[in-house]
Amino acid sequence: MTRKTALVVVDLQEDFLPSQGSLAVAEGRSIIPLINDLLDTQKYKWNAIFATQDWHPANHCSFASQHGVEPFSELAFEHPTGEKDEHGNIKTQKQVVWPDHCIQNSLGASIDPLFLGLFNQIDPNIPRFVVRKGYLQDREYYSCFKDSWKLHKTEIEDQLKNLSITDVVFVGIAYDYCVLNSAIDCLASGFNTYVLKDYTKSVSPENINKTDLSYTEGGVKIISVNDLKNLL
Ligand code: VGL
Ligand code: ZN
Repeated sequence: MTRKTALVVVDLQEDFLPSQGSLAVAEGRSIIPLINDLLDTQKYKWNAIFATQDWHPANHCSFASQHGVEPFSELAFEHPTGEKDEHGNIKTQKQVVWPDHCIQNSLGASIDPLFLGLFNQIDPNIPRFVVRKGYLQDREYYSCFKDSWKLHKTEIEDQLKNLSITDVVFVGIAYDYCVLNSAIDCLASGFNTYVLKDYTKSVSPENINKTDLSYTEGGVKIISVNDLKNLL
């Protein structure tokens, strides 16, 4: 089978970037020039390029402000359609709640303009898509494939399959949340899945070894830019 490789750039949005972002990830801006270089399609022969965008309604359930608690607390969330466990209790999931971020059509939700400008100028023969996630109010949505309950799918899986993509490389923010969950769902959807670790940043860099294990235990390969020559 011929290999076809896609690049997925996760959540390069103002609210995740220092110093103004409401959920700024330390050193988040330092990876933007590196990622911009990956958009040079003479140098890197991608078969498709995706950019994801966290896209929340103003009253999204992942916002601490909706629950009267401090950001970064952990709350138990009920299953969105009230599905019950074997004891008849509504299923719950523990989730961190965040400062308000990436509210639809706000400046904070916008993708870094330099990256977006280059993305929009990619050779039109190379398919490119923006994939939004997090727009359903009642559920968290770290992965760009589906919500955390795995009830609602975005369009990315079909787009990858329609293009006969076999391999997917992830970069972006945050290594320990949206990049991780996207990569794990990507692998579960049947794609060879890689993360270019030096092209990511973490919300909690102090837990990096644990995060690495969450990738590799599932079968996602952590790679460096030199490994791309084997994939492209
Ligand atoms: C993200 C927390 C909340 C991410 C999105 O992009 O990793 N993290 N929403
Ligand atoms: Zn979010």
